[in-house]
Amino acid sequence: MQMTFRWYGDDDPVKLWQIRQIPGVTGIVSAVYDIPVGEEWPLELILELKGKIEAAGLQLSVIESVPVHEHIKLGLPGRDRLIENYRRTLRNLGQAGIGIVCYNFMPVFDWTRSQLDYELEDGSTALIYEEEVVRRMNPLTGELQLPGWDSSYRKEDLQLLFEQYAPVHEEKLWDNLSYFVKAIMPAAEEAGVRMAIHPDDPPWPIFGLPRIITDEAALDRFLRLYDSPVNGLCLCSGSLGANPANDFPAMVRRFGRESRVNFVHARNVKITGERSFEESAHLSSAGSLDMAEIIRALRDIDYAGPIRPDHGRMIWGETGKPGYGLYDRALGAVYLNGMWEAIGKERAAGQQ
Ligand code: CS2
Ligand code: MN
Repeated sequence: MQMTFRWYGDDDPVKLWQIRQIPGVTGIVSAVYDIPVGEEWPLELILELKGKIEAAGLQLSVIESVPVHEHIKLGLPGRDRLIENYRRTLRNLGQAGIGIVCYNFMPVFDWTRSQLDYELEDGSTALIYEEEVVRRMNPLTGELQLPGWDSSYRKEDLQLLFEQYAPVHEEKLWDNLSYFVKAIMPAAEEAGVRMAIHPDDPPWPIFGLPRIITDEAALDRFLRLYDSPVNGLCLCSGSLGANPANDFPAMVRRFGRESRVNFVHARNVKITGERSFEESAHLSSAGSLDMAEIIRALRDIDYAGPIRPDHGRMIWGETGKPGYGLYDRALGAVYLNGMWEAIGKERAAGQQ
């Protein structure tokens, strides 16, 4: 297991030298941020990003994300050109020696929350999701504060997107995903790049838009679209764990044994009601997930790939990108590594 940390490039208030000082963190998860969605990432920009990270004593382990253009998700006629660009980007990433690419297939909205600065009992702030509040939000009229969302959309663009998605129900979205996956995976294979689809967050439909990567059955269906280790998963405990019916450690073991877990996001969530949750601290006692059991499952599959602490709270007065401050994620990284070490040593001792 390689501990990694997400870094949003030069504009990130969290700096590479700070990440370098977190014990046990050796890898960076990042992206080329200034290329419009759907265009090819030039090799020079990828190499520049990689060089910067390596100069700081770290490794560029994962690209998260190469975003998928909405026209591909919608299955519009122009998708082939966009898919060709995606293939080229994968080739360039492979050429730069980058082995893992994370992406998602959520219509319009990436990860979605109802509040970004909810004050927890200890005075820290966290991202929360309350279904009731989200149900009352209207993305076409309201002022949305969605961190994972492309804020460059104008109201008119959004209106059009909603109209375009009207006929795209779940099965249609599966068709469009299948088309995309079958088209890009041969290029990923050639480039030596393993793909890791991120589950939908939260794992249920929002604003009337379909979401399909939501549970174990869906992940299994997804993997069968193209049966090769390049077509793999980013298992995210916080996303899948928001639905208490999802058994995350079981997914790690099942898909890990099939060598289809290419990347892991680890964070805890505290379920606060029907389709409602808070992003708690990483510790098991802070939320609803058994984080030790997750690490045990990763040990069971001898997980050798990258993992990152996912979102963190804002603590110690830090301000910055919601979910992506330095301190709480650093605590998460050390906690996860601590359990990895303890479980590994315990098992090694048991085998003697
Ligand atoms: C990320 C998302 O911050 C996050 O929760 O996991 O922005 C996104 O879904 C992933 O980057 C995968 O594309
Ligand atoms: Mn995640």
